[in-house]
Amino acid sequence: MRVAITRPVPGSIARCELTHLERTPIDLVLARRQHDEYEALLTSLGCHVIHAGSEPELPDSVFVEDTAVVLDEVAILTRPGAVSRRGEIAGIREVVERYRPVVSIDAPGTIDGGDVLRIGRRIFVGVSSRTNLSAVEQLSAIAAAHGYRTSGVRVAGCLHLKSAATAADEETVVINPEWVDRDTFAEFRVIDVAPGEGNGANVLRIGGTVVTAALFPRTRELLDRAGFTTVTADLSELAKAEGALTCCSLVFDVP
Ligand code: CIR
Repeated sequence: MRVAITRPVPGSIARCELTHLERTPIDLVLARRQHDEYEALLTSLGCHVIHAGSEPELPDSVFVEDTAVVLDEVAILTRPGAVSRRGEIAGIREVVERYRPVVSIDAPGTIDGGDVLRIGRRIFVGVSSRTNLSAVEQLSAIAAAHGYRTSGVRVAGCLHLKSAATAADEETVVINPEWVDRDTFAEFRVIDVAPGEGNGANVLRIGGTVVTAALFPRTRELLDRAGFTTVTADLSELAKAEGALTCCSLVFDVP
């Protein structure tokens, strides 16, 4: 079974953290409709969608990706870089511990799941405004015990590593080379985002399908031409909160 944990769009999202964007009004009704459609897409792709409890007073709580790193063997609860987001962890722990043994990143480590890109037994961790070296070391030690090799990666110009790079399959990464060094992924096939589609590198792989953002149609074309099966999702309202496709779910397999 493949599980996708999601959490509702909170009414407080207008107070979300913002780093690279100016604050603009978010249409809550549209944001919730798009999020419903995203969940329906995950279901259509074979995921069993599990709703974590609503957190109306935690403005960024819809972005569940940042709260945990779920490996096959263990779930690592994060310690988010933004203090306003630390309260998101408790409710996610309750859900994740049904499926995996749980460990935590401790102070002084800070890490957002959006900085953690796992491809097979390789893990890349963005060292960003949210994620520090202490957390990279902690995660690396936890993962090494299960046979994963972890590398810290400098990211600049974007919020998280997965704003700059995600995997389309086990051999291929989609990157924005302005935000992450291409050489980081020397062992993979690399597809650059289409010119002008800077945030298009955030794609969500579900089984053999790659979900791309409706906002970035030319990057989708590049993936189609490279032989991938793609579908799109429109999260344009959550993009105003600096959220993207991977941010809104924690997807993993349950034996
Ligand atoms: C934040 O700044 O934390 C949220 N407004 C956006 C988080 C997006 N999450 C992600 O990319 N994994």
